[in-house]
Amino acid sequence: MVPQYRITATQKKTAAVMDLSDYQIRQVFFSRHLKPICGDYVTLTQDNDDYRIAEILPRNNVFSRADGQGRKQHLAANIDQILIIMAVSPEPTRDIINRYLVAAELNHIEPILVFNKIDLKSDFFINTAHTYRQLGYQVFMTSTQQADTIVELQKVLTHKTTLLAGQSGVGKSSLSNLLFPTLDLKTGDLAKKTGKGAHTTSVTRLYFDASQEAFLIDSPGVWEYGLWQLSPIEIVGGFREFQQFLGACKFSNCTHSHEPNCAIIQAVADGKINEKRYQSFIRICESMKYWHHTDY
Ligand SMILES: Nc1nc2c(ncn2[C@@H]2O[C@H](COP(=O)(O)OP(=O)(O)O)[C@@H](O)[C@H]2O)c(=O)[nH]1
Ligand SMILES: [Mg+2]
Ligand SMILES: [Zn+2]
Repeated sequence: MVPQYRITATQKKTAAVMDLSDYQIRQVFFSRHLKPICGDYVTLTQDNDDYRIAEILPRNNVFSRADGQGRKQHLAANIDQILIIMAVSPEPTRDIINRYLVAAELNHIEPILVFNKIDLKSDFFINTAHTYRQLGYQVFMTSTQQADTIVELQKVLTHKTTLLAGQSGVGKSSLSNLLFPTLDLKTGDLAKKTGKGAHTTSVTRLYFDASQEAFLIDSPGVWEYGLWQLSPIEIVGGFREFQQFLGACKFSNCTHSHEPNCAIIQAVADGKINEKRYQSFIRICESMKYWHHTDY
């Protein structure tokens, strides 16, 4: 059965649902035990004049992030790929690319790296792009000022559901408006414009572009807290090129930080793992101590 309804946004007791046969949006109710999230496919029942969610169809995957306490929080479902957007300005903070990649890999969602605002400094991301292409990631260099830079990126969005991720101000909304001219995402600092602060930036919303049959999920607060609480054993699973060496460490519970006969540390020494990626892995493991309830 082809699903007919898809959640575009949720509120406390109601959700906005798109009818995929005519792309009309309607507000529907849901009972508390259901926890629908953006991107869910659902069935509806009608009671009196109201529509209500009857069932959430099984999810292919779920993208999660941390809440303020480091707990895993579901954000959006049934995502094919995640566009990880970085910019020349505001420049990426240390480890943020790897943190996003860990989140994507652990959620089993294909990450695509987009380095934006290259009009400001054309060579800014050249080395970084090279590093990540070598690891097998798709990398795009874009500028909203140079229309030709988004042509290839546009092609990978067709017929897919894509989650936009990236710090505030990197150009998520501006890029989306260019990629999907029928959409109208607000650009600039929304929080500043409305004066409503953090609340306005936490709305996850699904958009649809009929001409490209592409779904886009914009979640401005996606990186507010970053990765949820993870152990080194989980984090290492987010580093693609480490996988082939796992299992060869002396200790089965190796954290790959200090242990003797660690296959990861050896691979770094042999030049088989990029030293910078390894250092980043170590810092990400260390950063988990900021969540107070470390229990691994
Ligand atoms: N120079 C330049 N500015 C850009 C580019 N993309 C976005 N901007 C600007 O960066 C600011 C933030 O963009 P916005 O799309 O709102 O970022 P978001 O917070 O990630 O959605 C806006 O002033 C945009 O005009 C780009 O490729 N080059
Ligand atoms: Mg935006
Ligand atoms: Zn090890």
